[in-house]
Amino acid sequence: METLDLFEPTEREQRLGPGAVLLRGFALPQVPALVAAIAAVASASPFRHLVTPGGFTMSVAMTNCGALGWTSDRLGYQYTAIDPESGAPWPAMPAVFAQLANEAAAAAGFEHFEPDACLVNRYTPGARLSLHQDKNERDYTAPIVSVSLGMRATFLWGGLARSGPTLKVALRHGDVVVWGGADRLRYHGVSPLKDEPHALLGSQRFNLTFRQAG
Ligand code: MD3
Ligand code: FE
Repeated sequence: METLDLFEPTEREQRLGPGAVLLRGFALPQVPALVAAIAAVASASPFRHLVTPGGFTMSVAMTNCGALGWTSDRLGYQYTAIDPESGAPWPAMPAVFAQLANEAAAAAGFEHFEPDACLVNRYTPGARLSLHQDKNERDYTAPIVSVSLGMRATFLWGGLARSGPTLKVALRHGDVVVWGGADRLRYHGVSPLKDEPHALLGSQRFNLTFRQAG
């Protein structure tokens, strides 16, 4: 396809599919501000281990910021305006988050990305995310932007069915991935994290996923 020529891969920019681009180190200049903003979000809406509808407690701890936040309980998954733990609205989206997400989306060819939800995942050694699709958002035309901080993770990237082969992609501190178009509904997950402490963040990994959910 001709348009792909506009996005010829470089060391910093790797195309993973027709709608998915890995921007290596794209978030590095913002790391101090991002880490401070995560701490501020977590002080208002602490990380918690959600329970799935099937009754499993997730090994990844989660919180949110923005107008909407993703939650799970025995009844199902949903986006809510209120943090069910605090009873208050989710913390506002920090400006450094919104700007980074918008710039990363634009760098991948998605203009005007204005996320209303940011799910913040916190991994410690052994934490994992089993293969799933992100399909609780209202429409799938907007991309999802993901920012990785701290320990390295092996990201698993599948197809449009749960079965079938998965590609393994290493995601490192500062990497940003933009997933949209034909790749928006791919199954994906994260392998159990190895304990390889990170110089700044120690034995943890944060992943921010920015979504237009509502
Ligand atoms: C591919 N988070 O929170 S981000 C999630 O590293 C989630 O914590 C992972 O999957 C993490 O839902 C991976 C990468 C990602 C996010 C959304 C996608 C990959 C995607 C949507 C479609 C295809
Ligand atoms: Fe996901």
